[in-house]
This record gives sequence, structure tokens and C-alpha cells, in this order.
Amino acid sequence: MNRNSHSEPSFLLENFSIPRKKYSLSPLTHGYINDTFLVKDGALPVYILQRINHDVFPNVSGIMNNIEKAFSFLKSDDYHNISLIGTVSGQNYYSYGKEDVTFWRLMTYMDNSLAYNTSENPKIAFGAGKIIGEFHRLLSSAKPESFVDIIPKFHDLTLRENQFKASLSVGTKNRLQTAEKAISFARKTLETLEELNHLDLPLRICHNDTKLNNILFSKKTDQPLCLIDLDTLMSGFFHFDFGDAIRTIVNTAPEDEQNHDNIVFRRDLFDAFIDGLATNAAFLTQAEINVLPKGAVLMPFLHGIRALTDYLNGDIYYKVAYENQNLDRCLSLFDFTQKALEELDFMEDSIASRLKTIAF
Ligand code: GN1
Ligand code: MG
Repeated sequence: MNRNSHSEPSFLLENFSIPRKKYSLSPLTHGYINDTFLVKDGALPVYILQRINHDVFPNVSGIMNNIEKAFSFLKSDDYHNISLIGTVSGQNYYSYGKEDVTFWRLMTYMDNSLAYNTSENPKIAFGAGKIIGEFHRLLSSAKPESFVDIIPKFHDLTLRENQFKASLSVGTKNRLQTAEKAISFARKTLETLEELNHLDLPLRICHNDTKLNNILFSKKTDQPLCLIDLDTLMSGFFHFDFGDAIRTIVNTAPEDEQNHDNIVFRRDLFDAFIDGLATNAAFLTQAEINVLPKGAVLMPFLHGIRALTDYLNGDIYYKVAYENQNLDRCLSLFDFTQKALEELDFMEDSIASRLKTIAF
């Protein structure tokens, strides 16, 4: 076996504290950043092995320490967490190689669980709201300053605006032309959302990537279990996690859907999500609640402008499976941004009538 090959990294398992057995690995391909493998013992899935993308995440030990710290808060009867598996020398990740170092971690596979890329089921939307509320409730006593800022200003609109503007002078003529519509939507929406640059809100420990397929559900009961993919866990505002969930829950089409007729804002799923969140929302301040509808516009827009920027930069950040994937993602995220903008009043009313059990 070629020991440098990342396509068959089973030899790495020897470095983790697990029973010595012959395991088989299969790649899971839905992430845009890390490489993920399902580890099986015979037919039984037992672990998740992941190579952490060191270009995107230079501070691997910072990530792993953040996750361990967060796990010490994420303990409740309603939160069924995965566990990290240490290396034989007691570290929470394994670095392999000398010059071309790669970073690996191993986690338990949650038995009888599944994640949905999309779902039309209000019960799933409710569960997503409930578990995101539970995650934040449990972490509400964590001190944001004691966590490492893994990607500083990750969801900062001004940073993303500046990166977008810089990409306009890097993009090829061809790509700038192909992306013309997206570029003008970006300029217009940056103005619309400008007020979000001046908010006075409490900093919290956020997940920062709460798309639906980062939530595990029980296969048997459809109850939510926990959030996964905690690399971007760091300080942020609650409406970041809210908006990322909404963009992947009330739109039942995939993130890079090319037929925009399939991109929808399902009001019933929005209501169900808020009902779920309301079961665990007492920690939210009124100011945080007020900004939630705008958060549901901000997050698809931020992801869209990041995809557009990467498209103009020549696909240097996200993994792309085909030529225009970044642009397709941008266009569908912008389409949903527009649909969310048209639902601002609806969102306000739904939130006002469902999230009113706030205790101060
Ligand atoms: C990236 O690789 P994945 O799917 O966990 C990105 C997120 C986006 C997501 C999908 C560090 O996450 O911000 O929501 O793609 N993560 C990073 O658009 O950039
Ligand atoms: Mg992620």
C-alpha cells in the first residue's frame, strides 16, 4: 500500500486507541473542506476518520481543544453526543508525515443515526430547531474568549465584501462575464444588509455550520441527537447558526440546485423549526430574536458571495466537482436569499407568535 495515499488511509488507524482489527474504509464525499471516511468492522460502521484540511484550518490543535472544551458543556439527557478517540500517545488528533504533514482525527460512529441532506418533514425541521436550541442552551455559560477563534471573522459581512471586491480584479474576463448577474445581485444585497455590520449582540459559542446535514437524527425515532462537524465552533452570533439552519431546512432543494423552480421557502417548515427552537430558547435576548429574520437572509447570502468569490479566484478554496460548481452554488444561494428577503414579514410574525416565552 502506498502510505502517502489519502484514498486508503486505513494504516492510520493503528495510531488510535481502538481494538486492533482489520477495518475497511469508504470515503464520504458530501463535505467541501475535509476528507471523511466511514470505518467499518465487517458490515458494522464503527468510526469516522477525518483528514483535517490544513490549508483552511491551520490551527488543528486549536480546533480539537475547542471541541473537547465544548463537549464538556454538551451533556444532557436530550443531547446524545459523539466522542473523540485519542491516539495511543494520548493526543486528540494524529499528525502523519514530516514534510507534507497531514492531520487526522477519529470519532465514534453513532449507531442507528442518520443525517438528512434535505427533508420535507416538519418533524425533522422541529427536531433541528430543538437541538440547535439545546446546543446553545448548554453552551450559554461557556466563555467565548476561552475558545480559539479558528477562522477569524468567518461570518463577517465586511470581510466577505472585501474579499469579493478583491476577486473582481483577479477573475478572468470569461468568468466575470459569466457571473455578471450574480455580481450585480451581490452589490445590491450588500447594501440591503449593511445594517448588520452595526449590531450590538451578545457573543456566544456558535457551531457556525448548522446546515441540516450537520445534525444527527435517530433512525428509529427521528429524534435529533446532536450536531456534528464542529471545526468552526468558535464565538459568533446566534443568528449565524439560525440562518444556516433555515437556509437548508425551509429550502428543500440541495445547496447547488440548478433548477431554481425547485428552490423554495417552505413556511410550514419555518414554523416547525421555530416551534422546535421555542422549546429551548429562554437564553435568547430580545435583540437576538429581533435580528433572526435578517439572519435567514444573511447566511445564504454570505455563502453565496463566498462561492462567487472563489469562482472568480479560480476555485482555490472549495473542492469543486465540475467547472462551474461554485457559480451554480452561488446562484442557487442567491436565489434563496431573494426568496428569504420576500418572506421577512412572514418570518417576523411567525417568530413573534412562537418565541414569546422569554424569561429575563
Ligand atoms: C463548508 O466542508 P463543509 O461542508 O463542512 C464551509 C461552510 C459551508 C459549507 C457548505 C470552513 O463546510 O461554511 O456552509 O461548506 N466551511 C468552511 O456551503 O468554509
Ligand atoms: Mg463544516
